[in-house]
Order: sequence, then structure tokens, then C-alpha cells
Amino acid sequence: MKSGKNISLKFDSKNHPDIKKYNIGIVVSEWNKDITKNLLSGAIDTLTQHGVQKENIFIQWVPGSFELIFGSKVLSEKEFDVIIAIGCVIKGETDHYDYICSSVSQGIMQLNLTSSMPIIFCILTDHNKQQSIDRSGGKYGNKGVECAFAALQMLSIK
Ligand code: DLZ
Repeated sequence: MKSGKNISLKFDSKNHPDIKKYNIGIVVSEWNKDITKNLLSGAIDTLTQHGVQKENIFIQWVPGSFELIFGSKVLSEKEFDVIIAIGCVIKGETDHYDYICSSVSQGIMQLNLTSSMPIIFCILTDHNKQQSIDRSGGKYGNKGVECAFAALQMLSIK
């Protein structure tokens, strides 16, 4: 498997005895659900395998990636330690892709500046469906797994 950079190497759960206490919010987009559900299960499996309690993971579905911004904002006003925003934007025939990608990346970036918890960007921005399949449990791994590791690493900064 061609894996690229593996951010999981930087996280060692032995150094995080408090991991059982962490509350994690996940906002996930219904659009391209065949892809986002694989990203979601990759994230949940990784979090629980490293000691996060399943009952401490809250999942909020939203219609599309554009709504990840508001969904993340709402969760950022609650008692979570970290939020993961999961989506998949696939390029179509129009400029819609560019507007959604730009809005959601700017929106999540701004929330990271204003809220007291990190919001992890787990949003595929692909040119076609095959690229998304390859990155959601296919030949390039699962971005949901990587983003779960990013979330765990960011907890240690908090
Ligand atoms: C409308 C739309 C389109 C064309 N493509 C995608 C996509 O590839 N991925 C995605 O997550 N959402 C898409 N959407 C839906 C928008 O994100 C949003 O839900 C609607 O524009 C309603 O605000």
C-alpha cells in the first residue's frame, strides 16, 4: 500500500492516561455517505482502539459538507475536547465544488481560531469518486484514521 505520511507514528497512547475521560464530537456529512461512513468508522475504530470510550463519542449527521461549518460551531459550544468534521466533496461539472471546498475550509479554519477546542479537518476534496474510494479505506489508506490520530495528538496540546 502506498501510504504517504503517517501521522499515527507521533501518537503513543501510553503517554495519555486520561484518554478515557475525553469527549469527542464528530460532525459527518450525509452527502457521499458511501464514502463518509467509511471515514467515520475509520475514525471511531482508531479512537476506541486507543482508549476513547465509545459512549464518549457523539455523532451529529448534517446534510452536506457546507453544513459541517454550522454543525461544528454548534458542537464547539458544548463540552467536547475535540471535534472531527467529516465530509467528502467530489468535483462535478460546475464551480460548486470550489465554493464548497473554499467555504468549508475557511469556516473550519475560523472556528479553530475562535473556539476553545481543536476542530479536525477530515474532508476529502477529490476530483472524482475513485480518488475518494482510494482515501476512505482503499489503496491510500483511510483519512478518517489519520484524522482520529490528529485529534488524539491535539488533545495532548490542550
Ligand atoms: C450540492 C452539493 C454538491 C453538488 N456536491 C457536494 C459534494 O460533493 N459533497 C458534499 O458534501 N456536499 C455537496 N453538496 C451539498 C452541499 O454541501 C450543501 O449540503 C448544499 O449546498 C445545501 O447547503
